[in-house]
Amino acid sequence: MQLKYGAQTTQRRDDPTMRAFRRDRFGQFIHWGLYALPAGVWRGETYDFAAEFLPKSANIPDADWQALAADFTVDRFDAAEWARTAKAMGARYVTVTAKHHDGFCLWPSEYSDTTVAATPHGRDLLGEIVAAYEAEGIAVHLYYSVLDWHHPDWRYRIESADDEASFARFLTFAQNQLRELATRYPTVRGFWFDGTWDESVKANGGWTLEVERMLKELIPGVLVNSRLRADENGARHRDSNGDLMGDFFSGYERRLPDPWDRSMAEHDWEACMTIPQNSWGHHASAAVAATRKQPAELIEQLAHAVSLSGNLLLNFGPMGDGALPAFEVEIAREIGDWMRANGEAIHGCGMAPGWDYPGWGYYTQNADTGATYAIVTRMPVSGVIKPQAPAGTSIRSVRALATGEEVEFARLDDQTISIPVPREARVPIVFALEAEREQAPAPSQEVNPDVA
Ligand code: H79
Repeated sequence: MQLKYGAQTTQRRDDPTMRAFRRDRFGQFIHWGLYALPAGVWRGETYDFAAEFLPKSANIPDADWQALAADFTVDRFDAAEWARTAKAMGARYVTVTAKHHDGFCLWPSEYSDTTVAATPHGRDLLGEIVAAYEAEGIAVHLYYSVLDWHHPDWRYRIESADDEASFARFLTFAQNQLRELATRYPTVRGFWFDGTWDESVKANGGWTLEVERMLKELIPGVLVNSRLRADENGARHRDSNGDLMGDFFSGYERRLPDPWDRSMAEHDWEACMTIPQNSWGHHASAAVAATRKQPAELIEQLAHAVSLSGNLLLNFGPMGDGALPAFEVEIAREIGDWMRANGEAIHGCGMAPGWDYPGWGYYTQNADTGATYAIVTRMPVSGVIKPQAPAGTSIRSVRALATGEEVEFARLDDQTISIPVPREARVPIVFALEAEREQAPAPSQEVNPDVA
């Protein structure tokens, strides 16, 4: 089907910006805005739904919500500290909420009356974040919600000529803001769109394409996620022919594809993940805190994404005063410790062709070096893992990535070996496997019968 607003190409991008994004594999998501101040609590009542949805959960009038800007004094905000934390965690890029659904802008937008300009300090917080992360060598992407609960011209659907006129003004407003962002922050590497699922946006596929084109004209090579895009039939992410719109698929939110779904490697993609079960903004509720994932689980999700040639964008919700919550600092430190020892199995890696999903964890491979990694996230009851190399190849050597030490293994057949895994492994242990395409020696007779 010939489409006007569908995918502009069926080729994957393979330019330096896209290759860098693909190599990075691990990004930090930042949700920071007015919602960080009440943190899910309004007039003494705690609302356990996502903190950034509090205006909806507690039915708060917009004027009361926007008045929070007076309290957004950010006394403990230090963008350099955030950037150092992200860097030490092993994140290679950051995606930061320039504007979330509530309409509040982290930059002094000339098109909006609810921005950092309405705070006591009037600082360009977004500009400080961009500069601080880039100073650490971390690429910056800007999150922008098209859905806007504050703007009077926002419509969920178009039901009248008035709606049509309002929404046309709204789209001009959003496009002006996006031009403003790309002009003020021309060093950013990507735009991450959200809030595009309503009928009103789906009826304006042409606008989504126009915005993508405008941003790429203003910032050559800039990345745009699939969530922005709709075609003329209202198909989102993928057009009516099934072709991916935008540069990478961004539909996996707080979930991951099936680990055996190898079709995922056919396009670029990124999943985004919260630490609690469901809140992107900082949440004060103990019930929300009780759902926090452990570092080992988050590392597992990162390995899972990379094993299918995807990226993981792990969310942080700084507090209203600008400080990172202590639990997030601790999680970042623990992931960072693991990444310093094992990041070689993540950065620059993707799916290991021919290595089938093993159940006890994930394989990743660095296409440049050919090195294959076995990331063990679920210890088998037997205490051993049995990596199986692709047909026609056999594993020659095994090294524990964290220590660099050679690991003894038993050969089960041409393709398959057995490796004992130390019981004390608390976080995912990684083995670097060297496989060669040649005839293996006859199977060893020294196989532990307990292991079959
Ligand atoms: O910014 C974070 C969340 O605040 C935001 N996206 C992440 C990155 C978010 N906004 N809304 N939601 C998440 C959940 C919304 C889900 C729904 Fe729908 C929108 C339910 C109905 C409309 C999308 C479209 C899911 C089902 C249909």
